[in-house]
Amino acid sequence: MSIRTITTQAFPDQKPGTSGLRKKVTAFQRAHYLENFVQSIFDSIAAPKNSTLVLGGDGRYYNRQAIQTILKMAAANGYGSVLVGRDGILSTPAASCVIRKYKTFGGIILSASHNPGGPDGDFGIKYNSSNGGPATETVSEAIFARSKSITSYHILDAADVALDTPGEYRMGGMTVQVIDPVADYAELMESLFDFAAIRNLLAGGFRISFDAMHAVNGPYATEILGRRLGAPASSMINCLPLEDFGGGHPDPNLTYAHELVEIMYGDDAPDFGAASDGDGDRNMILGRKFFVTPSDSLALLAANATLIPAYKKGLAGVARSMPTSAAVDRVAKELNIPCYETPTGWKFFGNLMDAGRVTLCGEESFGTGSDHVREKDGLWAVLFWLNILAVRKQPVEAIAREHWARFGRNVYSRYDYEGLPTAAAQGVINHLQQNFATLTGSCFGKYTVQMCDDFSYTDPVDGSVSKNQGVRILFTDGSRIIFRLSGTGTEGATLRVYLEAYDAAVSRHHLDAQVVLADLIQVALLISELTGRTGRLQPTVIT
Ligand code: VG1
Ligand code: CO
Repeated sequence: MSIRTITTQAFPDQKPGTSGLRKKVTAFQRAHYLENFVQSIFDSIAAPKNSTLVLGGDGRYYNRQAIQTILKMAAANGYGSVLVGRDGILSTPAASCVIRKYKTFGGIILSASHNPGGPDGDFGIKYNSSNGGPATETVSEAIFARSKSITSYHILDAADVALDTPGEYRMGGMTVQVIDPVADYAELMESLFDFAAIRNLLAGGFRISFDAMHAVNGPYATEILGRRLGAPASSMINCLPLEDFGGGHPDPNLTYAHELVEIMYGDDAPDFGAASDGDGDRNMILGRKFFVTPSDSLALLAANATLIPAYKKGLAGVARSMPTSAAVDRVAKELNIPCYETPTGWKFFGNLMDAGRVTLCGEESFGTGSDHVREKDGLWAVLFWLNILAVRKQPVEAIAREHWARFGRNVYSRYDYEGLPTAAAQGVINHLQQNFATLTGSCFGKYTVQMCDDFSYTDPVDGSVSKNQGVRILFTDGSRIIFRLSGTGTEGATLRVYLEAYDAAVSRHHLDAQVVLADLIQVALLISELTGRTGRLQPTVIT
């Protein structure tokens, strides 16, 4: 077996986005494309010889081929061993768990998360550091810089390793340890939550429905919800992972998780419904005929955290991404703990958690997590909810309404305009930026603009600055409109418009968010000139 050094040419477009490098499968299938990026990771992180790496992915199309290539490259680059999930599978939170548990140098996760899969779908790759979290902006920039100047990569001439049976295998001088992808993660979950209480809840007639969306969490849910907690098989749908997610969009929201939504809004609906995404890090929570917004879910978890064994001593602090509603801020204020506002993307939470400043974090985009790993964690959020429900013995809707009565309601919605021409989408952002001065102080019906800016974040731990993280239009009554371009899409541009209004009055808490936000939406369209500039009359997805 010999190490080959292959001459290559740099690709100009390997800049990691919000969560790693995401492209069409066909882009990754081009000669040297994957290899260039992997070598750029290895060159940038400069791991000491014989380091250990974790490797796994969400099982989407091209996962298997990519895993074999990366193993051979790791062997050629002097790694001592690679821990790889059986069949190349690891959910994103499980990969984070394994990196931390075995104290490895880092890990490579293959996923395009909620993006569709299959030969015509998307593929993705990202690097996580030794804390188990996504590479920081600084590391991501170093990888991108390297990818622009790379001229060769190293790969071992070796046969593929069979990944279907756990055990130790040799590849040149490197050990490939094929591990059960679920075991370590399941053990961690069992250490955080009161499994006995959840088991009792499920045995007592409380009915759930969990939708794995034909994605990576299927086996995790089968083991944890099914085998360890006793949920009947009929309560788990789409738990067989498929390379193309059954042709669906593995994004747990009211549009794409329609099968679950129909169950939860149908006759004789179960008490609790949940779904997770392609790589298992997102979650959607539903009660019977009731949707919990991700921003509210984060606030509710924070407010009820002391009911959970792992958090019974309280939270060090909380953090949310800037577009996420301020519902959790209100809880933090009452708990008298710090609340941090970070740019979009989980990579910004890592430093805060490592420094012990925050325990819970969340994003409006169906992501919630804690310092048990350094990724958002879909099943963890489901278990957190089930544990709360086991203790409080109230319906999901009642718990949410009680929360609103106590803290007020941050009414929230996000409008996504997908697949726009990049210039038109950027034009909307530029137009808003040019109008900050005129907008400030302007009145639109009952809304008066207090200030506008382009969100900038200074990491309180390492002092790094991240600019241009989204246009904020803040109103005097606490309402907000945020405009941001997505950093995870692979086709054209996706413009996200985030809308938030605060309402303390219980008498209005029954109103539909779209009704409450109707005026604010009109303001957003007016000031952004979105319709004229993009030609879109309606958003692609409303969450
Ligand atoms: C989206 C979400 C963001 C999330 C990111 C990765 O990014 O808005 O909150 O962290 O996806 O989630 P963007 O740039 O498209 O808005 V996942 O589940 O793809 O790892
Ligand atoms: Co995801």
